Amino acid sequence: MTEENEKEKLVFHERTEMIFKIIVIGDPAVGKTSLLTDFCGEKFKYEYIPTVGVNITKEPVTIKDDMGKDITVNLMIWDIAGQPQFYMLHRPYFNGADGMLLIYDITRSSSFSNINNWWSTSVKYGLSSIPRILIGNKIDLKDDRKIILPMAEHLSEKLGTQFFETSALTGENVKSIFQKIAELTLRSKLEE
Ligand code: G3D
Ligand code: MG
Repeated sequence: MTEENEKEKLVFHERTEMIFKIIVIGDPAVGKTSLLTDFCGEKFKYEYIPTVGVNITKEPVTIKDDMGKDITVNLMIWDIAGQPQFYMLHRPYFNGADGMLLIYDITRSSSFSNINNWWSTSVKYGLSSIPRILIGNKIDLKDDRKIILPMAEHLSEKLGTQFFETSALTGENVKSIFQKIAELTLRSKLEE
């Protein structure tokens, strides 16, 4: 690494306000809003942007860099309000996204197969190389599981995503997905 590059990195690390746009996509009722609510807790506050049909919330996440220093990353999380199929057509929702959470419900096969459609739409809007995580939600509903791990792992490999299973109900892995997307996004920015 050249000295110049090193300098750029440091400058980046020293920035106090780092904001990344994270979009949360997936079929209706997979638990997008519930995961956000669980993560943000009591101070959860949305701002509704009617022209785009989304709710936006900002949440700080602390990440340790390679030197063990804390970096605060603000996630500006975009959550589709109402009928996602309609908003899939809206460019402003996808424009400039830095990271993506692709969510399905492990008890509903259609929500899993539709991940391919959500992914295609993202690619259409030029997001094929941003950090992304595939998330199977509602793992507390053990008896109703339709999507087994190998299926999800196969898809995650195909789409080049990280993969997690979560429960917004019990809170299992919820922190991890937001922590991970913040980390991946920060890393990809540092590598740019
Ligand atoms: P969406 O934002 O993707 O449309 P929501 O989905 O967050 O509105 O959740 C849809 C329904 O699924 C809600 O139930 C919610 O409580 C439930 N849900 C979300 N996540 C989980 C989970 O991890 N486990 C279980 N068991 N249920 C979950 P209602 O009944 O309010 O419609
Ligand atoms: Mg919702």
